Amino acid sequence: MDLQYVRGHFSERFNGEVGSVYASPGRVNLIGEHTDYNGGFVFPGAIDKGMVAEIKINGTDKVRAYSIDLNDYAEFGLNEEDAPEASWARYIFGVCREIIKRGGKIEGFDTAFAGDVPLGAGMSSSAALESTYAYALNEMFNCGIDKFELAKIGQATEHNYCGVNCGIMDQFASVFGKAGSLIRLDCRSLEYKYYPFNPTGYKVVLLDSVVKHELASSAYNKRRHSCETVVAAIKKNHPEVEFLRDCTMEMLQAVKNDVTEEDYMRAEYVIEEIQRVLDVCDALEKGDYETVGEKMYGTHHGMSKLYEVSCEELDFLNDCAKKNGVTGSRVMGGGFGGCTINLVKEELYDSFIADAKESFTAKFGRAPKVYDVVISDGSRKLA
Ligand code: GAF
Repeated sequence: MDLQYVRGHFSERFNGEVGSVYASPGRVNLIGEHTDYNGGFVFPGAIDKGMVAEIKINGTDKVRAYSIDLNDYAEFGLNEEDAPEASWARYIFGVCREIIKRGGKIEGFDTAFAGDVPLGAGMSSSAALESTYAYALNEMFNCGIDKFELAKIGQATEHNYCGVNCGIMDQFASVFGKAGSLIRLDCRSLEYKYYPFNPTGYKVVLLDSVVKHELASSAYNKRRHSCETVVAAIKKNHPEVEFLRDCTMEMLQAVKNDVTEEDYMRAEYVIEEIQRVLDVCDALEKGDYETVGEKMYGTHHGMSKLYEVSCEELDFLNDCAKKNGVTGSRVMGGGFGGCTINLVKEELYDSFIADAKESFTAKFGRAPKVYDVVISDGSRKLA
């Protein structure tokens, strides 16, 4: 994302003013999907695509915000309780409100922002936006909020102003990202460890089905609700249990007749998926990419058949990967559309991409988009 591009638009919109510029990335996730809100593990990394915002204090108690990409403008008062109508502006509003709730003293500002995270592709454009403003406002107004809390501010924005009961993965990856490393995050304790990720001889590539991933749709919240229902049932026998993370397959089997078949399948997927993250971390430490890939296919199967968050296009891309001898492939992010993430041997890359484009186009009448993954740094000040 070009700094000068944002500077140019900011200056044009706000009478030649110059502000500070901050950026935060989107993310990929190697494995560990729908495990974050279950207190489990995830394994994301920040990417080289994100949001860039220029911000200047304006001496009022109003925020004047301009979305360059949408050519849309919004204004709101910092003491207003009602969120603005435009969904993009709610993210900025939510971040401001959450900072104020935590005692941060912020003032009005002018801002313009733009991004290059493909929208609706499951790469967390919304977390990138939240993290950009949380990080920037904290620094500009000396709020003294630590990075963990900045990630939680983004998450709370989703919960309280955007209607998505998401976990912490996306905001954490955006704030804590480190070039060349994935982050193994324990979403219960927020303990994390960087894993240098440079799979020699392999490439990581995203294939975007361009099916719109409706994260805000009730389907995501419904999955979370299923998990909580199962935890409540298990809790009757095991009061110590707080999340599915704390549950074994035996505990789940013991409540089979007390929960719906659907909720049972959801929980089964999550318990297996949490274990897969740990298995992949072990395999990576040994350079065993075959196991990494096998687990990725396991995740796809679970997300498709048990958690039911895949779709025809993503299943097709997954089958296409298998057919082309790709080491690992799976739907990435919340699901309901978006991308597959693929771990592919360098010598198979060209033929895989060519076949995916050709066969997908033959079936769905349009080509998938292709993004090579570059693992990059998290939130930062650019200028
Ligand atoms: C979305 C959510 F925002 C994350 O918190 C996570 O649950 C993910 O879906 C699925 O792993 O990106």
